[in-house]
Amino acid sequence: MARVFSGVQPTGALHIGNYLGALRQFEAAPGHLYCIVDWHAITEPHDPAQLHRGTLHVASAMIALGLHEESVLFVQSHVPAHVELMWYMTCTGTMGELQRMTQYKAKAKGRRSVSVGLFAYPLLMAADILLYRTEKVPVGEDQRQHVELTRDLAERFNSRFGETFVLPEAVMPPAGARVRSLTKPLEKMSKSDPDPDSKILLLDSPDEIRRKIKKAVTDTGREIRYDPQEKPGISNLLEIQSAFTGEPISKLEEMYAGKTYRELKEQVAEVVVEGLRPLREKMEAIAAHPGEIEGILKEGAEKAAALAEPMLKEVRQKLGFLERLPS
Ligand code: AQP
Repeated sequence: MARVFSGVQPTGALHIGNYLGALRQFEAAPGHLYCIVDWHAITEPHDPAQLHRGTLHVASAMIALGLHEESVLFVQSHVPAHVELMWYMTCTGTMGELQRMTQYKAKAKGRRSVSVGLFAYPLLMAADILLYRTEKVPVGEDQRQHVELTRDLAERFNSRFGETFVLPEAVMPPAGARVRSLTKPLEKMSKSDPDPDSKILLLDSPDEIRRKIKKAVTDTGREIRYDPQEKPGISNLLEIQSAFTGEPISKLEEMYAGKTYRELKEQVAEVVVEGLRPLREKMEAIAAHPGEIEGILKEGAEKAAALAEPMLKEVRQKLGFLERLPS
């Protein structure tokens, strides 16, 4: 079975974009690894209390999805091997490659200064993936470019030092790979968007979900059709419904022929409320037992560290470092 690795940053409350683009694709199978990438969460100024809460929150979602039962579920900062391999990637990648990263350009735009961490973070992501000989990386569309960079770095390293890394591939869902903001439908839905109405959170109550979808920005005209350029708001709602129900968008367009935007919003809201209900209930129950969450994460970190060590040993050897003395 192909090795799968994916990570989620504990940068805030999870939303349906994180769920549809990534979490829902995570398969609980032996040998797969799912990581709460907390080192990535400090590239921007952060609140320590929020990081702590956010880590337990992301873990509660992964546990609610049953990922800990078969797969390895762990916190990145519990496995120091990630930063060691990142240094080797830092010496493999180039400034030009990092400057071309769309996410960096978007986050740095118009700012006087950004952290070196924000600039270099794709190298840490490459290390996360390559450390475990990962073949498939389930992610949303915004992370595709970072996985492509990871492949380039792996190929470069392999050609300089001999076959070492597996070349990973990004895997994206047919619908929901880029869920857009409800209030700015040309942008993606984002944890860090300060506008609470822009996103539907996994822990939102049914009434909150209905209210946010009712308020969602729509487009001029009355026709309900999928056209992300001309009708980004309506297209986003159709895509959300399709991702939750599995109905192709063309079928939804037929179903909504002659119907109003209000009817579309009411339907989408019910689909999202029911689609999230079991997950929300499980997450709430799990969150009440932080000690158990920490126990699961500790066990996961031990397994991940054991998988990472032989890879690091091989990399050090290929790079010419002296073998470490046993401690
Ligand atoms: N809007 C989205 N639609 C589909 N997938 C999405 N993902 C994020 N936003 C959307 C996917 O969710 C996974 C976890 O994301 P992340 O925590 O690593 O950070 P991100 O990609 O930067 O997501 P956010 O929500 O926008 O966080 P902030 O605001 O902190 O930057 C990834 O697989 C991502 O593709």
